[in-house]
Amino acid sequence: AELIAELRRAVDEDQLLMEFQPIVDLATGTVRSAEALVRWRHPRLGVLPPARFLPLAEETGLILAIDRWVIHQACRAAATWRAYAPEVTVAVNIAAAHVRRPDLIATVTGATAAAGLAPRALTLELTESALIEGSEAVLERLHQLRELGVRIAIDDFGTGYSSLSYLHRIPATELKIDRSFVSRLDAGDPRAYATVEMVNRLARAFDLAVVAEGVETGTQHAAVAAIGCVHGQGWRYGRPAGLSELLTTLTPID
Ligand code: G
Ligand code: G
Ligand code: MN
Ligand code: NA
Repeated sequence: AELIAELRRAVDEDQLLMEFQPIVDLATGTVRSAEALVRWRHPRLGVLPPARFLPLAEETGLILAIDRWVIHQACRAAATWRAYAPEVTVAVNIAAAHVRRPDLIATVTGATAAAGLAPRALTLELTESALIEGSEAVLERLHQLRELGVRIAIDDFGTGYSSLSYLHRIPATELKIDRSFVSRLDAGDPRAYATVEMVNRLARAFDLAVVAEGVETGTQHAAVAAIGCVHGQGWRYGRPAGLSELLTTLTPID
């Protein structure tokens, strides 16, 4: 209960902070995008990872305020780095509760406009579970976002309740292959290999971009590259870090 009051204050008192993790082109290593990941600098407990406070935020509805803050910060940060590297986009995670709200559109258009960021430079990451509960209104909202140019990624693909039928209905632009499959590539697990291969092939058939998540080792990198995944994310390419650290990894315009 105390943590709830503290979390409420955290949003108002600027205790949240953003980290960014690069998403790279597997062939060249060039940074293509960065995923925004929120942390809480707690006055007594130190920097808390999302797992320590997002479940509480979801129970209490504070997640909406947190996600709004994150969208605004992420758009501002992306506008900054695009002055150096104009092709690099930003991705933010959106809670299921947020996807169900009509004002998601206003939040997104408000944040991109305030930052002077083109909506096509923003990707919203939604989990399968957030989408599967999707009503017609949710689908309509996703289509509206796409019309604005916003990109839509299906996060942790393969771990949720993966009904293939919704791939036909959701206007996604990319799939993120969950790291549980990628991590098993090291052991030469033929099933993990087949899973990543299948998701990659599925994505191509649907004209979706693919991100292999959680690439930690050279073996995993070689495997996802050999399979033909175009993009990768993981400690092998860069850990989540502050904006200034991300800036040092970007290739500036000539
Ligand atoms: O940062 P970390 O590596 O611990 O992230 C754990 C999870 O927390 C991520 O997989 C992501 O789904 C979730 N997460 C991180 N940042 C945000 C955020 O700003 N909003 C929402 N809704 N989820 C987030
Ligand atoms: O939104 P999503 O659940 O995909 O968030 C990505 C999460 O995965 C974050 O918590 C991030 O810190 C974590 N992560 C990113 N790269 C790696 C990696 O290479 N290995 C592991 N174990 N976790 C990673
Ligand atoms: Mn994500
Ligand atoms: Na993910």
